[in-house]
Amino acid sequence: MYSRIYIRFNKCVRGTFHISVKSECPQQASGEGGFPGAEVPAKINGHARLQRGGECRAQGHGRRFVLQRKFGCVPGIIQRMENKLHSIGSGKESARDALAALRHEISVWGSELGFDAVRVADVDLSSAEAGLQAWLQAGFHGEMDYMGKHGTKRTRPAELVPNTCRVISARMSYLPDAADALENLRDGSRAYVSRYALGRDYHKVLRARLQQLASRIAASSPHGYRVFVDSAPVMEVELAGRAGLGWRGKHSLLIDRSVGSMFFLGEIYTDLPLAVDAPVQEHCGSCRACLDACPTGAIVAPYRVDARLCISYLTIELRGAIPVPLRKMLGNRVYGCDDCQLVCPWNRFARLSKEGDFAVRNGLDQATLAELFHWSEADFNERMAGSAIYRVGYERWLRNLAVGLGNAQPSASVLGALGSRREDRSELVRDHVVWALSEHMGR
Ligand code: B12
Ligand code: SF4
Ligand code: SF4
Repeated sequence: MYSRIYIRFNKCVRGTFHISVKSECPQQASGEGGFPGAEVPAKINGHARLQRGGECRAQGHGRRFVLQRKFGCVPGIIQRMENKLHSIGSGKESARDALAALRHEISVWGSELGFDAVRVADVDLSSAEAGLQAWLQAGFHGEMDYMGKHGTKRTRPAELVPNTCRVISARMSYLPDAADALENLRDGSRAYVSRYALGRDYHKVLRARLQQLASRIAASSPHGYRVFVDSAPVMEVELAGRAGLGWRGKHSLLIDRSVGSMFFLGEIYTDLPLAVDAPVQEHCGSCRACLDACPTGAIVAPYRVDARLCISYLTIELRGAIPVPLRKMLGNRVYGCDDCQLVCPWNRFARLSKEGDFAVRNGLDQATLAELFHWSEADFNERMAGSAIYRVGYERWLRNLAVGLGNAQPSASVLGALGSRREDRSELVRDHVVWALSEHMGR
C-alpha cells in the first residue's frame, strides 16, 4: 500500500534543510538562499520498510550452487570459502551458525564503536567497471591520476587484497553542531568550510575504529583482512550500496532514508564468507534538486559528476590555479562544497554526529575569510593539525581564501586582507590575489 507524500523545503537549521511533509500537496515550494525548492513525491512503502530489517540473504541451502552462480568463473574463491568454513567450525552447519552469530556481533560491535550501520557486501563489482571506465575516458577525474592507476584492483577487491570474498562496509554520520550552513553561504564575508571538514580528519577517526572492529572479529574468528577509508583503490560507494547501507543519489553519493547522506564510509576487506546483505530500494524518484543546485553544473547528468567542475575538487584536489571562469562560482566555499547535499530532501533526516572528534574546531564554522587569510603558516600548521584541511597545505588554503575574498562584498577588512598578500612569496597566491583585487576594481 502506498501513500503519496510531498516533501518541500522551507527552513534550514544547522546546515540542513527542514522539510515539511504534507499529504497530497501538489505545490512546489521555493527554497531559501538561492536554492531551488524541491518536491519529492516519496513513496512510503510498508513493504520497503519491512525489507530494511532482516535483509541477509539466506545462505543455508544450496550454498555451493549460490557461490558457483555468483563467482562462476572463479572456482578458487569457492574453494577457499569452503575451506574457511571448515576452519571456523567442525561441521558445515556449526560453521554457518558460528558465522551467523558473528555477523550479529559485528553489528553490535560496530554500533559500540560509533558506526551508524555495518553491513556486508560480496565482491562482485563487475557491473561498475564500465561506468568507471567511461568516467575516466571522459576525463572527469581531472588531475586525480590515482583514480585510473590501479587497473582492475578498484573493481576487483580480491586483486587488491588476495582471498577477499566479503567487504564489511560501515558508515558514520559526521554532521557537527555548527553555525547554520545556509546563513554562512549567504554571508559572503565568511568562509564556508564543508561540514565534513569542520572537525578532526575522518580518515584517522574511521580507520582507527575499523581497525578495532577488525581486531574484535579476529579475536572471535581469525581472518585475513585489511581496513580502508578513502585510502586505496576501493569503490566505497558501490560497495556500500551493494551492502544496503543506502542507495546512490543522483549526486552520486550514498543516501539512507533515516540519516540522509552526511556520513563517511569505510571498509574491512575480509576472507570470512559472511552472509551478504541486500541492497535497498532507491528513493530519488523524479527529484533533481541536486543537479539544479550545483553552483558549477558539475553533476552533468544523474549519477555523473565531472570532478573538474566540482568545487570539492577545485578547492581540495586541484594543485595549480583555479580556472578563472569558475572562480566566481565558488562564492565563499573555501574547502569542499555541500550544496548538492544541502538541497537533498533526505538530509532532513541528517542527524548530528555524536562523535566528539567531528565537533567544530577553531571556530571554522563562522570564521571570516579575512581573519583566516591573516593566519601565518605556523598558525595554519598548528591549528589545522589533525584536520583534513591540513592536507591541502597552506598555499592552496590561501589560494582558496583569495578567491572567496574576490567574491566578497568590498570592505576595509576584505581589501586590507587582499592587499596584505599582494606581494606574497607564492606565485599561486599572488595570482589569485591579483584576480580578486581586479574583481573589486571591476565593481
Ligand atoms: C574521487 C572522489 C571524489 C571526487 C569525484 C567525485 C565522484 N562523484 O566521483 C571529488 C573530489 C569531486 C569528490 C567530491 C566529494 N566527495 Co568524494 N570521493 C571520491 C572517492 C575517492 C572515489 C569516488 C569514485 O570512485 N569516483 C569514480 C566514479 C566513476 O564513481 P561514481 O561517481 O561512484 O560513478 C559510478 C556511476 O555513477 C557511474 N558513472 C559515473 N560517471 C559516469 C559517466 C559515464 C559516461 C557513465 C556511463 C557512467 C558513469 O559509474 C560509476 C560506477 O558505477 C571516494 C572514496 C572511494 N575510495 O570510493 C570519495 C567519496 C565518494 N567522497 C565522499 C564525499 C563526502 C565527498 C563530498 C561530499 C565532499 C565535500 N563535501 O566536498 C564531495 C561530493 C561531490 C559529489 N557530488 O560527488 C564520500 C561519500 C560518502 C557518501 N555518503 O556517499 C566518499 C565515499 C569518501 C568516504 N570515505 O566517505 N570526491
Ligand atoms: S559538491 Fe558542490 S560543486 Fe560538487 S557536485 Fe555537489 S554541489 Fe556541485
Ligand atoms: S540525491 Fe538529488 S535527486 Fe536524489 S533525492 Fe537527493 S537531491 Fe533529489
